[in-house]
Amino acid sequence: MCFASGLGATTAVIHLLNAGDHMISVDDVYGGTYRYFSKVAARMNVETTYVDASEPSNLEKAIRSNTKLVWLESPTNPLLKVMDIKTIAEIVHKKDILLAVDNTFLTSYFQRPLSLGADLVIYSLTKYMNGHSDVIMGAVTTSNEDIHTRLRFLQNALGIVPSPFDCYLVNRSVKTLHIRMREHMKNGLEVARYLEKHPLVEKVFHPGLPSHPQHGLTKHQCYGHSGIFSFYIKGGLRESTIFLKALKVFTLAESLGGYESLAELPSVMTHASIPIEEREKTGITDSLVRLSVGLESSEDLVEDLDQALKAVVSIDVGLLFR
Ligand code: P1T
Repeated sequence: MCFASGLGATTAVIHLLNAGDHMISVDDVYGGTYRYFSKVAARMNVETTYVDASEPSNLEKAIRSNTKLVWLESPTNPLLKVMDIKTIAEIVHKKDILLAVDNTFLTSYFQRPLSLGADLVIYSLTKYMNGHSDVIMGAVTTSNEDIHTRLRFLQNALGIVPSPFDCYLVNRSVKTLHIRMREHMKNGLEVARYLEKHPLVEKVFHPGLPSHPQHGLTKHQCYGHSGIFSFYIKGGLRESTIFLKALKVFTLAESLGGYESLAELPSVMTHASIPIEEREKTGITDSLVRLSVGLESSEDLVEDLDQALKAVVSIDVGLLFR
């Protein structure tokens, strides 16, 4: 079922719940999803507990008698934590709890949460599925007839439907999804490998790199990775700002998954609606830069990052030795 936006799809799923129900969400989610859970669903008396579900026992401990939904992103936005979807599905299905997985980062080309036991899969089609940065749209897939009927009702009753023209554009785009995703993966990995070796880069979060804590799980659970990942630049807001301003091929912007490369600072952009105490707990600091690697030549992209990192060094040479 398609919706007016990714957040529209999220809205419909949360409307499956009743006032007084409890849900558990992974602690690292898109800022707009967090805002919806904490500022809208909470007012409707649907309480959310946030846990680091990359360790499934954390999630199991948070289950209450009124828990009705578990919400995962895998990999998460923006820290790319990977969840063991199959193990979590087994845990929640021992109780009467639904498992929803936001699969925006990988798309159905690289990950199939329904086959791993999820009840609902959420997409911001705005991102890779459409891939041309000219549509805002969302989708929910399910293999459960009862959920399907209830969501169809909500889609109509809430009025969060997409426009026919946007549906036309997404239908056009999915025809090239497999080619785009393979290219995003190739470019993303090349850029990530370059950054991992750079002395001004503290740490790279990319599930396709052996340095990622859930690299093994990723290889087992997914068929590949897209062009989205993040990294810590050495220094703080000053250094990340100089870096982002110096970029020429990457555009400084929110969103992701389009043909063009984007860079952003989650702490002041996509995840600014998360309170600073929560962001500090998960690691969304002012040094965390998120990249959406597009379909340009990877040499141009690496060259661009290289010159932007040089701009940071030319201002603070001492950073290289920290
Ligand atoms: O933008 P919209 O179509 O409403 O989708 C919301 C959404 C849902 N799920 C995930 C994982 C997302 O990343 C998003 C939107 N994210 C951005 C705009 C962003 O820059 O992270």
